[in-house]
Amino acid sequence: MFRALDITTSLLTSIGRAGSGAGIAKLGARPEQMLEIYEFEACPFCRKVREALTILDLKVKVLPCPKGGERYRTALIERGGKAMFPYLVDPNTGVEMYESDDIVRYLFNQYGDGTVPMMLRMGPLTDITSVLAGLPRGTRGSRVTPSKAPAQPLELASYEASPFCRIVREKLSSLELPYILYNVGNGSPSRDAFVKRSGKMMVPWLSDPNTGSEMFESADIVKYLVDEYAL
Ligand SMILES: N[C@@H](CCC(=O)N[C@@H](CS)C(=O)NCC(=O)O)C(=O)O
Repeated sequence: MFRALDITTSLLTSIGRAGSGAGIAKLGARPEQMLEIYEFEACPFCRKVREALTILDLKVKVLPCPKGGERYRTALIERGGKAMFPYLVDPNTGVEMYESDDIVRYLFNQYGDGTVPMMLRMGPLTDITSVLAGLPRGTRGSRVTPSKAPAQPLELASYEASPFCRIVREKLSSLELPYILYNVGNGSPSRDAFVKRSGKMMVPWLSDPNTGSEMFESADIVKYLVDEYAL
């Protein structure tokens, strides 16, 4: 029952954003080095950037900054000057920035064909739909849960609009677990490599290099993360 509600509310969030971040758009240059983002799952502005990352088929290192957390929040304040999320770091160009609209525009200019999809270029309406879409999920993924820090980032194959992937990202976010996010939305050219590695096309898929564990199934992944990392 609880699980059904969990999936339904997550699905409502995806519907609230009209499925933005389910598939890819026209891709441009590919980054040589991995992008990094400081964010947290429940933040409506961060959602816009994560949608762009799926649409552009970009791999990114996620540094979760839930409220009350210190693992990456402190680092961001030192780096950028304030605790505001999202914050993008692109080591390929040396660009680092706050402001979701600026980040989205930058990403489509740099790694797409310069065209920002409609759901991400409606200004205040984009923000409002992202806020409203998040309501069914309450504060999940926004507040810190004490955890052990992993030596190496975990790896997650996901795409933004998947209701099952969201449930896993929320847990990674509240536990402040850094992870490499492989976006494999519909039409993604990264899917072949992912299937070769994981055995089938299903997300979420978690790989934890710290323990050698690899698994599908959002409920199993959430249980694993809590058992392994929550204090
Ligand atoms: N205009 C900014 C707004 C960003 C913003 O207000 N982010 C909130 C989180 S949703 C924040 O950083 N709050 C401070 C905090 O969480 O400590 C943008 O679009 O990026």
